Amino acid sequence: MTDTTQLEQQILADVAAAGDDAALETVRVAALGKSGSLTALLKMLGTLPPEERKTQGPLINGLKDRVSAALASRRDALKDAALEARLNTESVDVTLPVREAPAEIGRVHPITQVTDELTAIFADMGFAVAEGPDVETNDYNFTKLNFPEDHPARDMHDTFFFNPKPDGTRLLLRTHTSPVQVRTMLSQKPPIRVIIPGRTYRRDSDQTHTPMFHQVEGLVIDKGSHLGHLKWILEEFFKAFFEVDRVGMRFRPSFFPFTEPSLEVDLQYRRDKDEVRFGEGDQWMEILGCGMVHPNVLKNCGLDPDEYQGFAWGMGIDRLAMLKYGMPDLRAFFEADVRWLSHYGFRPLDVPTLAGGLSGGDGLARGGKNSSPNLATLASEEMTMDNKQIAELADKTLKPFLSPLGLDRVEVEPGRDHDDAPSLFVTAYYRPGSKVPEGDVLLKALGALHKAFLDVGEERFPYLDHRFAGEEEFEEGAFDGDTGAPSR
Ligand code: 2NL
Repeated sequence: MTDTTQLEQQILADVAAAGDDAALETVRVAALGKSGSLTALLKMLGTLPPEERKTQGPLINGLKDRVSAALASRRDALKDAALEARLNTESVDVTLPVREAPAEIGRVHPITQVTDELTAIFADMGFAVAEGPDVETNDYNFTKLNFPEDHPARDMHDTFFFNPKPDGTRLLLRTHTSPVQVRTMLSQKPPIRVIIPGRTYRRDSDQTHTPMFHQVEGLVIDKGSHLGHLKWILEEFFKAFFEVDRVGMRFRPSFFPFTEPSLEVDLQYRRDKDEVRFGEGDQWMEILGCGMVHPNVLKNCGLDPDEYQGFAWGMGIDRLAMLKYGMPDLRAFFEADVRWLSHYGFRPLDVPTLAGGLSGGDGLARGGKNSSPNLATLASEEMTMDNKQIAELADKTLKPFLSPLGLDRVEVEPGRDHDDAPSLFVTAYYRPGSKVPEGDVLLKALGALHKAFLDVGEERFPYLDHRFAGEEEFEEGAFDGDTGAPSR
């Protein structure tokens, strides 16, 4: 009996003395583990004759319960103490700048932005927006639009077809938005004034073609509509869209199965380094196709060509976006890279309106307050501060955070990341005795830097982030042991 009392006292004393989780675990294992002292007693119990088991059983089991309870209560006490210690040492800096809300951080894709812009312009001229399915029939995509049976566009080579149905017909992914005009003519009475922005598909993939792309087409059907109306609509559209006072337009004869006559429109422009300036210069850029709706198309859609005339046009939204906002690579549009989007994207709450100047005043991704979006400039080209001023401000702001850690040599170099987005590269050189900055020191330093830039109106660095170099980047001998600088 005294044996078990002593054992109990010893275990309970060890539990009370355990200063952390690891020590407590050691005590637990010594008592209740596979070869623990209490486990041995419990095993021994099974070997006793029934008489003795009756008296020893409750004693030993009681001992086990008390030890288990003591372990649990010590575990809780240690947890409380650890939390208490953290609360006493950690603090919240309520002066840190507030992080942006999700609605502020999110970005609108340039294609959505441009679609909204052109919708606003045409809506102002009295156009409605029509939509239709991406999966279409041969009839609506080709036949009703006066494509001959053997037209090359109907080929497997150019069109995505679904497997044939039992009756031999095959659905397809629409190759243009024109089937929506067909649906509109079949279901509404003239006068018709609609635009149809939407996804379109062709079996094409290279630097300037993606298998899915975006088109906007327009259609006007009325008594007495003519090409003069079309010319005015397009001129007003391009002036509003590219935000310029005049545009030079050139109409060249062309061919489409669904229009007669058919025309292509070129816009006058000048290339100024990386910028495309419309309305000046002596170069011409092909921008859209258009024409008077072919009498066969009108007939196919239940309209009498002797009573109604119409005109239509079509152009690529992706290319409009590239031209207006200076985005050189079409493929990046569909790669879903959030870094690309944060560079070129648009604030979700800035809805384009004609009154608001369409592309908005604050030009977050496009060059600050004074930029003209039609100049296809990148944000990085619009400078509030030069590189030297940026480096000086960053150095002055970061020093108070990093010097106390012994990181007194800080280099700040404005540059571009691999996506060509404006970036700040900060290098803090380690010396013997300098400390690694903890996360909250870095956060405070970056918060201060963010605020410092905003205070002087420098908006090129909306996202400041830090990362620790991965271990693989610290190869043996790659850094000078004295200064921490990369050794050459
Ligand atoms: C281009 C040319 C065009 C149309 C689209 C159209 C639609 C109907 C009837 C007649 Cl229902 N025309 N649309 C007309 C001419 C040109 O697009 O190069 N698009 C990228």
